[in-house]
Amino acid sequence: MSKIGITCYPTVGGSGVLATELGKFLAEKGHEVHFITTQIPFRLNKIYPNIYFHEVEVNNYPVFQHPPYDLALANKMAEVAKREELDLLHVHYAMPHAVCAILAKQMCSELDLKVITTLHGTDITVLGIDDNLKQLIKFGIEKSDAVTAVSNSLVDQTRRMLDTEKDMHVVHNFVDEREYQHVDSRNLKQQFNIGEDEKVVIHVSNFRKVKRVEDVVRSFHLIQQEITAKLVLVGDGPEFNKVYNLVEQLGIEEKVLFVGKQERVQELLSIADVKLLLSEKESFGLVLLEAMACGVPCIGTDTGGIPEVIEDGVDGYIVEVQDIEQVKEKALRILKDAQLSRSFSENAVRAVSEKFSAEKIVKQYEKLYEQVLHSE
Ligand code: GMT
Repeated sequence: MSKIGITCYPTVGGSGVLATELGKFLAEKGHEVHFITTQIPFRLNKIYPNIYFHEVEVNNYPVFQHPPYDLALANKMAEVAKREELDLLHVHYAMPHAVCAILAKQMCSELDLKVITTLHGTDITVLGIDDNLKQLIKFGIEKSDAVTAVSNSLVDQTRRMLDTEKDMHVVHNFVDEREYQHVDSRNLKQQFNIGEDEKVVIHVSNFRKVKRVEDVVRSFHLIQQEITAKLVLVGDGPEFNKVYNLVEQLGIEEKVLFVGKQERVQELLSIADVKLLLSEKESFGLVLLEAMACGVPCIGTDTGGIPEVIEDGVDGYIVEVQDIEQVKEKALRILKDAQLSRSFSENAVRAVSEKFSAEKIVKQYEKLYEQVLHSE
């Protein structure tokens, strides 16, 4: 059993969710897990034996123009690694976590501390094109003892954007099927004033520009002209007001429910008939897995890792980015054909358990840890 330090962004976001769930599963399997983060990760919502939390405190002294998060993190990583005799640091998100981990490793040269970096997407697709950060991200990746990425697409993109030959392992994201499964939440339909036979289209995101939530609304506008339906929008973020205004402009306020950030998304997913993720960039789309585990057929765009998650025509559909006519057409196929919908739903649940189960994916990480720990 290993002693593992995990660093991630602990607030809401796919990378933080994945890192926390991984830590929980590793602890269940007997590893000792030390979260080294600025806050208790939000999914770490109860006491788990062999999970420890070490808070990174970032003090803002008047001499600093910017609080030095990265240096405080590196210092905390080194301090925890030495005291707890960690075997490895597994950092999620290259920037700045990989670089901090390399610095921490150098600070505790008496240990044979290994560094594993998992790339999640925006660390490469957004920050990787920033010339102020590019060389540092490349350094963090190349100096890591092992690098994983959440999709094949992200590996290709990283190679291209950073011009690196570094070996990168694809370890897809996973979902905890004990948490994400269909639950009987029909009462929610009543509470939200959704008719029993009314169809439910759902979208879950952080409302960032890349998610193209306006396309979701425009597609729904077309869908509801042909079928009685409601759109449930889960989440909040920078594009919220624009999306809200568009809903008003299209005159569909009565049919769109903005439910904000939610903890028990599986209850909302369980009343949904189709899920839309129409992003222009998406290295994986963890929210798709969560929906699929609850038996919801998904429609996603042909971008990044989405086609590695949705099998087109088997458990959902893949459409071109921006093509709202295609979204309408594919969504109506699912919404109007009960047999097709049932078969997509069953295939989605099966795909999750065959390809993206926690059991399967956590083993891949453990295998990688073993390889790294036994390498020179
Ligand atoms: O999608 C976001 O805005 C959040 C971001 C993150 O860093 O948490 O998500 C990224 O990592 C997730 C977990 O691996 C992936 O499922 C998301 O696809 C990825 N987001 C993007 O690539 C835009």
